[in-house]
Amino acid sequence: MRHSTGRHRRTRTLSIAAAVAVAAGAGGVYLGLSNGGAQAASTTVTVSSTAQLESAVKSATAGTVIQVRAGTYYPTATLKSTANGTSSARITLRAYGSEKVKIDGSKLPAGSWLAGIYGDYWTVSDLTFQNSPAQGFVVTSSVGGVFKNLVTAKNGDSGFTLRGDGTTNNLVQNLDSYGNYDPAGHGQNADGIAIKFGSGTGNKVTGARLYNNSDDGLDLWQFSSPVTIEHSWAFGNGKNRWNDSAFEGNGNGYKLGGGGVTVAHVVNNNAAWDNTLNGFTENSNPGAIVLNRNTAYANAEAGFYFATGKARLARNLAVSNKGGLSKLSSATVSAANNWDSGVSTPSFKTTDATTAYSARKSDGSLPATTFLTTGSTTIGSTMN
Ligand SMILES: [Ca+2]
Ligand SMILES: [Ca+2]
Repeated sequence: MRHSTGRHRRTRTLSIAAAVAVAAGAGGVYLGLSNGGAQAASTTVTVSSTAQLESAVKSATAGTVIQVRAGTYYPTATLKSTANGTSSARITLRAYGSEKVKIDGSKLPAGSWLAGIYGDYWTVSDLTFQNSPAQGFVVTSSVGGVFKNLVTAKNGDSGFTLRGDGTTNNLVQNLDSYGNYDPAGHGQNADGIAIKFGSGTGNKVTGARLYNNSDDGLDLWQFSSPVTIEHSWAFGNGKNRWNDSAFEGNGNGYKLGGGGVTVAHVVNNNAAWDNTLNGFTENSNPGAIVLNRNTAYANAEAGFYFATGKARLARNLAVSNKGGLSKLSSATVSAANNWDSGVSTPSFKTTDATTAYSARKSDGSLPATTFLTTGSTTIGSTMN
């Protein structure tokens, strides 16, 4: 019924801009127009209560746009969908305009994820997912997802997760993921972002801040296809911030493998500081991991730990890491990094990290900072 109404309206108003939409009441259903007459009409749903949000996610289909009004929402069951969008009729879940929306898991049953997406071609943007009893936001075997300007904070396991075979061409852009901690595991599992236990090419993380999590900033454990990680910061992970007397968090900035897979991830222009283990580590992945222009500063173990594999490291910068600048195997390729002979170490403009915690720019990109910048055009992260 809804669908046929949308079709009918489209045929009557083909020449009218896509912005035209007909309101069906406050918090109700809007029947809008998609670009181009050949496509199915999109359905825009604006929600302002938890019940409306739960219903809208449950009934989303290709072309559905769910806009969430300002406020804090408390789902009583995991927000879950197996629906697929398409590349031309995506399924979108986002804040309404520039309104501030928090989706809070504190009323979920123990062990529940806050959100679980199993379909393809979703766009989820400008939302906070917090206080889940387990994982915050989990994407399973999805194709073509865009997850932009999200916050995943203070969840009971990893903040943001991509997992499963068939995880292909997903973009995670401008994620803030912090304060995640799994009390059941004494902190040993909760990463800022986990891309684990799966496969599929074309996945990219960019513009992330991954910090103050109980386990690692980013973890690629047993993900057997290359992932691209760029322009991201991981800091303050692995500290016992929860007074857990049996704390088991790890605390690598970037854990780039493990679990017996050999995979050449691509890790460019990132920074790691103040983590309790290594800034960047292969974590037993023997693959030819590529690392260019990353910076590791003041981590408790090595800046770059690639002691068993075939990583290729170039133009990286390591300073003041307590376990050494780098630990490399004889099979690594290391050139033009500041630990290589004849390469000088440029000075940081500042080691005051305050601005790294600042609000993001209006488009969601990282805040401007001179922290850990050097002005060098050849070595280290550009911190943007
Ligand atoms: Ca761990
Ligand atoms: Ca981990």
